[in-house]
Amino acid sequence: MRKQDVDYSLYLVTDSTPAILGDKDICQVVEAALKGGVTCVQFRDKKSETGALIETARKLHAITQKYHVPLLINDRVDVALAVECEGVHIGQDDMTLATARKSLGQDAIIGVTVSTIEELDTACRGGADYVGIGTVFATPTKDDTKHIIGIEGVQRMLFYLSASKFKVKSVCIGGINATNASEVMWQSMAKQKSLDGVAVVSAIVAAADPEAAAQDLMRLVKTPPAFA
Ligand code: TZP
Ligand code: MG
Repeated sequence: MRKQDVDYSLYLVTDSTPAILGDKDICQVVEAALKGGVTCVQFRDKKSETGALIETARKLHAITQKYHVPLLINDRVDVALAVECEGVHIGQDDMTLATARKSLGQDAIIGVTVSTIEELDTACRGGADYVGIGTVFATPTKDDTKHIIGIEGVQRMLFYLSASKFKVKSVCIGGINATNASEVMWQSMAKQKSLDGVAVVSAIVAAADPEAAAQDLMRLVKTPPAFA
């Protein structure tokens, strides 16, 4: 899979905390979500030890490969290297993009979380493959009230990208679900460059039927509201 060809339309970020995952199995949730149409998967687990992370990441990678979908690891370049998956996603408090790129090489996918134009500019100049714009809406999944940017914030970022020379892909994250996915995609498209997709955690991981939830979200992401 060439990284330029990656489809970011429906980007699943995992969460293994019982409040979100319930008693489901993370590998089964990811496989169901892939059957439902998820196009990119990020393994995000802030709690497990390195050995357990590598074990789960290996299982997830075997699954994502069957669907020709990239697996990215949140924060942990060492885990991505150990399982030879497609890349990582880093936040503003993690290692720098330059360090991650040096370890993983040019073919790896590296995504960066951005919530300000300055962070976006730095990520673009530093050679990020995509940016995760957020937090769009307040969400119980991540206690991040400092960085709630709303749809207007997303639009500002997309406007900046439109006016720039950068070919960086963009997804947005935070509180996105079936009630707002289409609106988020459409509102953002009103200002020149469109988002490449939406990233969700609980809308799929907490769903009773993750396959149906992914299918529904994919339909919404691909179909702007009639008034668009
Ligand atoms: N980064 C910004 S918000 C967020 C992350 C990882 C969590 C999004 O979770 P949800 O359940 O899709 O609102
Ligand atoms: Mg991080």
